[in-house]
Amino acid sequence: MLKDDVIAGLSLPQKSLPPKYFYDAAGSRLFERICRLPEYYLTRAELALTRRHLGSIARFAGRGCELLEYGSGESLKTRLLIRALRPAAYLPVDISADALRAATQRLSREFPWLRIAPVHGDFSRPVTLPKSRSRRVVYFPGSTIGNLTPDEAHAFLSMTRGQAARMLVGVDLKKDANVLHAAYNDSRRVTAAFNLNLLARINRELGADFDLRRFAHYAFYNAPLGRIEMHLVSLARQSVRLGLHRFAFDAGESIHTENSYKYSIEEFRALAADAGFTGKKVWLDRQGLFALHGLTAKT
Ligand code: AVJ
Repeated sequence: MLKDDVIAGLSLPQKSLPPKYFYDAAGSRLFERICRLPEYYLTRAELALTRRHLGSIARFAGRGCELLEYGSGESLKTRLLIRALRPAAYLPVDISADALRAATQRLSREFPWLRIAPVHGDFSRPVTLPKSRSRRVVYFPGSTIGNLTPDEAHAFLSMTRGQAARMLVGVDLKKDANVLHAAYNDSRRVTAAFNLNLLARINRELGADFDLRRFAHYAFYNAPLGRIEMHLVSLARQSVRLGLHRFAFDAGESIHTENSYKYSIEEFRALAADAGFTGKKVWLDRQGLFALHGLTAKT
């Protein structure tokens, strides 16, 4: 599927690659470093708001529920939530089998009383879930929803509406474009390495011959569309081989690798309402950088 998606993406007029492929072992490590960067406020802000409002968040979810988490990853916030919430079961869904295994191991050691049912899957498609024994709550933190276009986010929310009557969604807020810019153009160039690792991965796994010195990380805030865009810009006219395929690049031509949408509270509530949810609660960090939305399915 990596191969098909790469060939399809590089054949488009605006070349593009799906951001889910950032997260191989090297990419996941780079992402964990991003989360600790001084400029990357998202992780810290969401962790702070989770600590600050933990009681109220846990009450909203309700004790004894089944917690279904999409894109679980490192799951620091999740551990706070599990401790406060004492769910009947925890169902992490992730595309990385390694990340899923590691998280399951760590959590079962930390919470021996917890039933954990890992689900290997990709949230851009409906996944098959084990039968529920009690009320399910979907947890989708980290502003991962920002990787989806508003149409895709609408489709995702409509899909989860059939899985749970309540949702907790972490969403990065719109803010000063300079703050956004810095978060995706860090001075240590970890984000650049994270972006370029996508090409390194394609070389490693598919035997392509991307010359990483001839591509540059480029990220900017597209204000009219309310999103950060990440690209890899070709620094020269060149062509890249992948098996029997050749892809030609003009100097300055880019591969679009990620969108990261930012929503005001009202914008996200309107999107959720279109997908059949009512925005019941919203929790913020002290600085108002990041929002956690508590949604309930409209009846
Ligand atoms: C994991 C999708 C929320 O969009 O901020 C971080 C990924 N990309 N730096 C984000 C990312 C560049 C991140 N998400």
